[in-house]
Amino acid sequence: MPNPLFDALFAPHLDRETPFLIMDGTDDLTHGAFLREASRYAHTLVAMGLAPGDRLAAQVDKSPEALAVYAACIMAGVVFLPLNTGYTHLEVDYFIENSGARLVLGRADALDELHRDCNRMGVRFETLEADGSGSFPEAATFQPTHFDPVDRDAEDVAALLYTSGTTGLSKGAMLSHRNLLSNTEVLTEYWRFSSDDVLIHALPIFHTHGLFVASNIALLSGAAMIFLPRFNLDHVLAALPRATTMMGVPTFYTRLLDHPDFTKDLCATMRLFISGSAPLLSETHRAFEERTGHRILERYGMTETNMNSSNPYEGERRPGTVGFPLPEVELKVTDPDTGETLPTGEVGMIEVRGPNVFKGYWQMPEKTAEELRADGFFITGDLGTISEDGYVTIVGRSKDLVISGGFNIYPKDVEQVLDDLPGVLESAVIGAPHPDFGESVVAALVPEQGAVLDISDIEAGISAHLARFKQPRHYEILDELPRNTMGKVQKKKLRKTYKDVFKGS
Ligand code: MCA
Ligand code: AMP
Repeated sequence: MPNPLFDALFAPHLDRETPFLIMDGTDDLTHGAFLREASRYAHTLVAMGLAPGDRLAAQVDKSPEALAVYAACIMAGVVFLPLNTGYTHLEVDYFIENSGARLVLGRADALDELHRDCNRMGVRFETLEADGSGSFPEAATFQPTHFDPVDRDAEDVAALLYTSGTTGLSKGAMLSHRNLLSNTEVLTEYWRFSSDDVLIHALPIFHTHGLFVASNIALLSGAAMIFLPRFNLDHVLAALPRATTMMGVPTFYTRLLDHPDFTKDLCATMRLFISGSAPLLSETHRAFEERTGHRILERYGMTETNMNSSNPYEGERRPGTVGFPLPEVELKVTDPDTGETLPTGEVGMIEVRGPNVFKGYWQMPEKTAEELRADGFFITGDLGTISEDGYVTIVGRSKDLVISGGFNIYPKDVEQVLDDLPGVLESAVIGAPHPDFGESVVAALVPEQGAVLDISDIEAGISAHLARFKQPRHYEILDELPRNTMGKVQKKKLRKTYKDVFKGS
């Protein structure tokens, strides 16, 4: 019985007692041990009444057990819905309700709020802690260590990843077995991953980058991962001499460069550093090469499309570009108004088509139709150009989005919360360059007539509603927002005015 992701990522490793998750301080896990754990979890999902196609939402810390939940979902045909651990319970409520999740896995510290919300919504709640304990793994203790995978078609949805938009409405991107597997196969070959590799995994596993790009490639190739709970500079420096590859967001690389212990010698066993999720500055690329002799390989992706383009493994890794469209991926630059393909070298909307492109937004056919053309091209919202020799460069975004340390923040999400605060007439949220996070959030606030705004009240007012990473790091109080003749807020003007607010921070 076929189950494409199981067959490719798990089946070859079922009895392999080779290192898979290298844990600092706790027990390492072999491929076989990891899959036995995932099998017990898959039985537990069935015992808890989950059927193929049901959704499981997980807001849990990174751990081998959390990754095993993902694997268990693939085995049992349950749709995996990972959630940023920074989200507040009010943010999480939306995802649970919108997805119709049958089971929510959370941390015990969420018991009061998230558990209560789940009770109200009639959704089962179980715990999974950072150390692998909790009511869910406990329920799995005596389950069998072998699970016959549920039959799945390549077009069946394997995961639902929520991504916000300029309208401030989060949409669940439906990713099929085919979407995930085709991209993993292409990348594994493109970046030459094999069972000889040891990947430093310091990314969160609730996003495409850490979950699908990193973990799926490691599973397909049989590589091991040094599985760090988060990006901690000392731990990454300690891991480097035992590793061959690393994947990270640009902040990882600027933080490494800021540390005097980060030297060429430390990278002696490394063959590849990969960057993505946000623009890598050319100066970072050059400084990295100067320090280590390695040219960071930059690639470009999206939640809806997985990876679209990559600099080459062999050949020129060109700073400031995201390389060539991946095999099987078509990428074109179009006129944003007409959709017509533009001549080579002109800047326009990047559109992408291929087996990597998602199936659409969960129960939102109109939103899907706005961004996914009938001919299969997805309108990315990224503005870019393709050079004569085929390199893709992203020059900006038509979507209103801030990317801070690789996390996406949609200004509309933040503005909606700020606008609801007492004394706030209106707000405009923008991104400004930030030396550590690449970009960080700035809010311009206009008070209601006669109101005096106190920033600490504003900060307190938003904290229950917005994950910490979305909260503005700088506020400006203005008499009015700059607008054009059509009455539209001129964010470009605000970005220019406040471009230096984080300089030196
Ligand atoms: C943490 N904080 C942040 C961020 N991360 N604030 C803004 N932006 C962030 N990215 C908050 C913390 O809550 C804390 O708040 C304060 O900032 C300082 O935290 P710090 O210790 O400096 O942060 P950290 O824990 O070291 O995390 C920074 C990080 C992390 C390592 C850059 O954010 C990270 O791992 N980012 C990777 C994101 C990622 O995987 N993106 C891929 C998306 P306070 O001090 O007030 O409590 S997938 C994607 O984009 C596509 C598909 C693609 O192409 O890959
Ligand atoms: P998300 O869909 O939330 O994962 O974010 C995807 C967005 O991240 C893309 O649409 C781009 O705007 C941005 N992105 C990803 N990789 C890169 C990159 N290498 N350079 C510039 N932007 C990137």
